[in-house]
Amino acid sequence: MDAKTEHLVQEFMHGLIKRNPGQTEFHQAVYEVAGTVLPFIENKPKYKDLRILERMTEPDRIVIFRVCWEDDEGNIRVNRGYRVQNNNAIGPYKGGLRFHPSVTESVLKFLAFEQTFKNSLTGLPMGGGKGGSDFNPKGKSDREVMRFCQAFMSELFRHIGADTDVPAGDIGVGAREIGYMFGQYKRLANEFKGILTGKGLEFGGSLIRTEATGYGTVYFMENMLQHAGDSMDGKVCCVSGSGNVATYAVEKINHLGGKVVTLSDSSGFIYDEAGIDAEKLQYVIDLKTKRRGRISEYADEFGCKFVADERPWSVPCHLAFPCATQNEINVQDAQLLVKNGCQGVSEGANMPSEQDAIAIFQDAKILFAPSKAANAGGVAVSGLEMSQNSARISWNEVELQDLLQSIMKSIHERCVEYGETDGRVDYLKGANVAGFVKVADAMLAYGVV
Ligand code: NDP
Ligand code: 2IT
Repeated sequence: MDAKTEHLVQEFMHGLIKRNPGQTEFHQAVYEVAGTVLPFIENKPKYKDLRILERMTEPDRIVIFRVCWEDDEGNIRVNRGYRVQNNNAIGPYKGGLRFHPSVTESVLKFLAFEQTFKNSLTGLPMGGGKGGSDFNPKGKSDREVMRFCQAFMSELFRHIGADTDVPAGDIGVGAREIGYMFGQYKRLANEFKGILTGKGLEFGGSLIRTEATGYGTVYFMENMLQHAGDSMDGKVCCVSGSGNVATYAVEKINHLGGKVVTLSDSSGFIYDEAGIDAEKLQYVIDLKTKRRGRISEYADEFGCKFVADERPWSVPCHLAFPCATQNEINVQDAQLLVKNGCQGVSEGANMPSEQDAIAIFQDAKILFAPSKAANAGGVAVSGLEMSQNSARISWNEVELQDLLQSIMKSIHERCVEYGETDGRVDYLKGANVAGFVKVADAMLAYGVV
């Protein structure tokens, strides 16, 4: 960042931090955008003077509510539920629900802000939102999860709608939780409408929605490599996480000729030098979605290394796919990755790299795809699920695969259009500016609102 940009960003952040004290994740996400969007709008009065970025960083509204439910022992439990409706300039609010003890207003504001840019990049008509709860599904019985989901939807239902706000899954919210929440919505509203995405195929879900985020993250990497005259073939890859995004990233890397040697969860990581093939991957999917076990069990099953309480970034690799959570790559991790010869990072998780870690990737001139571009495949197929629900039809797998691939390709092209200087692509700048322009132009059309 040059001195002039630094000054612009500091001035902008000063006001934002004052208005949102202590919300460090939200500050971080805005900082990442401000560093590229502020210089872009500096000589464009239509955006600058009309305070478009200031308006985009103030959510349209935030709903916070009590979620009260009963556990299997008859104890009354109280959690907090949220929905952050950030911006609906280009379509209904759209974005996932996260159930994790680390959920706070700050975390959901960062995610809803990011989602606004990401959804814009998909080219589909979706605004940005995010929600969730500090509820921890880990160790809960199916019935407890069901009762929590029903209680959560009993309040959320009055704030969402097929043309208003369409939530989906995220950390801790998968097919099981979406089923319970959709069932409760249907009961309360007496309507069968596409008010959630990621639904089961029997009740309005779309083919390949489950796979879309992981696949899309790998397609984005493939696009970056091709643009640089390279390919996925033979690349050794480190993937973190072992949930929805991570597992389908592994599947696509395998399809494209790469080899994945790590997976992780919040207890540590496994290192399988031989590679995680289709059979081992099926074991992980069953472990995580059916038995809800720990990744260390993989090491026992296949006789490989498990490293407790650490992240996988010390393992030498050509490509890294962080697919667990925010801030899972710090400066030391980034330095290690670069030192060990990593050539590219594609962010499957939302904001997995700390600010200074991104700077290390950029200084080392390795390929770096920010989450709002790299993981947009999930919400893109959610958008396609909404279209199918509105038209009351279902597209087949081939059509949807083609659409996902072409959407990821066009996001890559838009990043190149806005991020390329002197033959080098700054994907962070490209994604931020391209995502900004569409939302900003819609907001300008509405006047001062
Ligand atoms: P899942 O709940 O399916 O899996 C999350 C994985 O990340 C688990 O392996 C989990 O381990 C690990 N994890 C979560 N929190 C932490 C933590 N604090 N420290 C270490 N590991 C952690 O979620 P998803 O795969 O859906 O989401 C992963 C990431 O991808 C998130 O950042 C999400 O926002 C993002 N994303 C998801 C999309 C989707 O369609 N699902 C779309 C776009 C982005 P453990 O089980 O031990 O907690
Ligand atoms: O972060 C994300 O893009 C998601 N969790 C998916 C959102 C969606 O509406 O499918």
